[in-house]
Amino acid sequence: MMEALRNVMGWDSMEQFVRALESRGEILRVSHPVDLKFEAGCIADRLVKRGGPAVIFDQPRLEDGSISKYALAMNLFGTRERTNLALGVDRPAEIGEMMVGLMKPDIGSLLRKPWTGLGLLRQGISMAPRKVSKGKCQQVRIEDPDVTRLPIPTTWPFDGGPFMTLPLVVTSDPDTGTHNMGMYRSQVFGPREVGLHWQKHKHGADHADASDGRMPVAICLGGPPQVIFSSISPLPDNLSEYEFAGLLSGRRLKITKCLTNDLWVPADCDFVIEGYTTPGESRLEGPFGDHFGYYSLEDEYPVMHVTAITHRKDPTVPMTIVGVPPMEDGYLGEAIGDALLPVLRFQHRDVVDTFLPLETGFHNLAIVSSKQRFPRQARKTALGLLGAGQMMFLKVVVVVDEDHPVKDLEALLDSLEGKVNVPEDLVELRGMVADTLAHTSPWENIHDKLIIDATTAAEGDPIESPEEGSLGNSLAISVSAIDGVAQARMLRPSMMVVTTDVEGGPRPEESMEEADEHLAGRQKDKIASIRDSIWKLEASRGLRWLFITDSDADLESEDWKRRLLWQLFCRFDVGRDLHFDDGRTRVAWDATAPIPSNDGPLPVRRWPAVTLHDPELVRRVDDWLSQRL
Ligand SMILES: Cc1cc2nc3c(=O)[nH]c(=O)nc-3n(C[C@H](O)[C@H](O)[C@H](O)COP(=O)(O)O)c2cc1C
Ligand SMILES: [Mn+2]
Repeated sequence: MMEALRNVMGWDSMEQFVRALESRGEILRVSHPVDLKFEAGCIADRLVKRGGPAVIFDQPRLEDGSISKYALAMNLFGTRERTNLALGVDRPAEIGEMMVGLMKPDIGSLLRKPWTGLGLLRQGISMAPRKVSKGKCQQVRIEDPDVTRLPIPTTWPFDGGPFMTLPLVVTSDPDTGTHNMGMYRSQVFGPREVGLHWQKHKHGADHADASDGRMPVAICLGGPPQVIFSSISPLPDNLSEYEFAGLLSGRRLKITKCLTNDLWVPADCDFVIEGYTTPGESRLEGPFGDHFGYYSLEDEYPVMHVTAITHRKDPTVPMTIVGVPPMEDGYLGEAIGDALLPVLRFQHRDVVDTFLPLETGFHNLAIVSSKQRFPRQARKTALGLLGAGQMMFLKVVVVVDEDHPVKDLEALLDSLEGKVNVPEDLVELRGMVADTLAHTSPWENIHDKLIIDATTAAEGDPIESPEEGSLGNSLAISVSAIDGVAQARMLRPSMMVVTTDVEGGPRPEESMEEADEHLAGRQKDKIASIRDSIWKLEASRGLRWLFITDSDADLESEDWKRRLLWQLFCRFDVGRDLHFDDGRTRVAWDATAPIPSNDGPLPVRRWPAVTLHDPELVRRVDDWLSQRL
């Protein structure tokens, strides 16, 4: 345990982290004016897609054409190396190992060698935040607070306006005073009005539900990177974000009291926007191009009224862009998943490893390796995880053997091919909790889940391994000739993917708002006809897996597997889109974007557009970047 304790020293400020990046050549500084509307976000997106540096816009241009007084930083955490640097680790798992060390003090060795407990003690103390009377975040108080003067980008064409995309939203429990700091995107409605997108399941929403009067809120921007990580992390229940930030820093987090309400906020943040919400007041929030590569649907969310804005002397405002992966939040999420894995393993003893691929927006797929000492243990592992904190949002969980490399997507296909019996190893769970962002789910916050058992059966389990597949490319060639099939490709000897064009179906660049039963019926017929034509082929007897998706995935393109992974999980609903053949030995997975419809037990709600930049802007940004980098 003692070895697990690290001598960490977190960053003092965002500025210090930025200087470190700059000295490593990891900052692109842009000193000419850049539009906050679309341009800044597009540059950040193109940078993250090419594994490029972070960017600082010294002259962010507001919508009225004037230049914001404050610099904007984007893509700060856009590679694995930068997230590790921000966390001060070589491997994020070091963090969780340290936490587990704190969770199980080794009393025996403490008694024998008391001095070895010093490190542990120091880390334990470092968890409680420390109140200070003067915070750097309050060096300057803006006379006439106006959030529209801050460098807040609008990232996508259909976004409802500018959004703060890395906000640290502080609230406190009205009964206990316990503080929470969660990252909930915040929409700029006006100079002193901000929309707060805390989803139902989150702590901010919990505080709002419990409060029956004005509720104080503070939105902090910037600050030491460990504070940002802390606000995103799905922490064990008894650990607060302030304590976790202290743990990440190796010293107590300094907090200071707001000027116009009683909240305490991290003292070293770059900006603090203070205000309150009133019970019952809400406003339509969104649309917003979101993590899953789709716009999240508009809905009513609380409005924060701004009472003060303070900032550091030379503040940097960090923001991000989310959209079709890979994006910066993917690297943040991966690091957090790795960091908290040891804690998860400590609490769920049969979990060996987990991986939530960023290509699927995290909540749509988890690959979990599990112990399997007794029959069906891996399924029990999956059920346990689905009840653990934010894992409740997962749509598909694939459980694999203990020695399976969870991050290797080829290995995933191998296990689906070699270890999954249809239908026995597909376990569907009806009517479970869904992420609010899950646009595929038939109802807001509710969907079916799928556990795929891709493990080797334990001794004593009567299930037999599936027959070895033997289908070759000739099947793909005959399938390509089927009416309606655009492309067909074998993924494994029993696994094929085909693409198709759905007539009148949602096009990536626009949303489909209204149900159209006629077109939806035609889509169902078309998919069924493709599926059945394939299943009718004599040669397809052993085709256990058939994936069908739209032809905007080009199966001949260089990056087709990553693209496919995104489409297969972000256009698919378990309850609606899994179909078995009559003998129930083959399954078809329909991941074509569905046409809205209320026909049938599982409706398709409005279908959002994919996050896409104006192609002309992308061209301009790419040209410019290739000259600058
Ligand atoms: C860039 C980014 C934006 C996010 N936006 C939201 C959001 O708008 N609403 C939300 O509920 N969660 C959002 N999240 C996820 C939460 O920050 C995360 O679930 C966090 O653990 C919530 O904290 P809590 O458990 O204290 O509520 C976002 C995460 C990231 C990385
Ligand atoms: Mn919390």
